[in-house]
Amino acid sequence: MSLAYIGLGSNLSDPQAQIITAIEKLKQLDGGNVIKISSLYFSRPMGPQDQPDYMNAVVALETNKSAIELLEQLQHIETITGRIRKDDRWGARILDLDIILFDQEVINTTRLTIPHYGLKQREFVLLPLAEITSDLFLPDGDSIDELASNIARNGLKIHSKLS
Ligand code: A4P
Ligand code: MG
Repeated sequence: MSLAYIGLGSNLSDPQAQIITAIEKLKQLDGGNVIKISSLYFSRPMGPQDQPDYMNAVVALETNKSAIELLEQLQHIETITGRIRKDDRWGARILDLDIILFDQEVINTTRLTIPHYGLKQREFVLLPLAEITSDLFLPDGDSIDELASNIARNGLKIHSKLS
């Protein structure tokens, strides 16, 4: 089994309901087992500011799939929740599921970048990730706890506990 951390984000169509539904779908994934769920966080939009605030969370998922198979599973969940892929980078979306980490694997292909390329700059990923882990280190040796405690909060706040 591998241990993956999945980042969830939504800022359209009742974001809280989108995240909760997505977590239910993650629990049903073939070959997977959700082992931890962070709180649900309110965050300010990164990128274009003329879009609603986001809800973000991070889930720890044990899986017997490879990283690319997991990406396909996540993209299937995004598709069935009604996400339409657009060209507006960092624009509003119903549901975004990103693989933040996959064991200590480092992957740089056209379809997959792991660890997630924006991880170290995103308070809405680092804080929920630090909440559900302790003493987690990135493949490059950086400590998640340290990154999380040093990043600007940018208005990030806990909205509710999910577990
Ligand atoms: N891809 C590569 N690496 C990964 C990975 N580790 N996990 C590829 C998931 N996918 C990965 O993704 C585009 C392609 O990235 C996929 O086909 C996959 O092969 P996408 O989901 O279609 O596009 P995207 O997510 O819109 O693109 P992008 O630029 O990755 O968006 P981001 O960086 O995820 O940013 N503000 C707040 N507060 N909270 C947010 O969650 N999210 C975004 C989206 C902007 N602002 C935000 C938030
Ligand atoms: Mg994405």
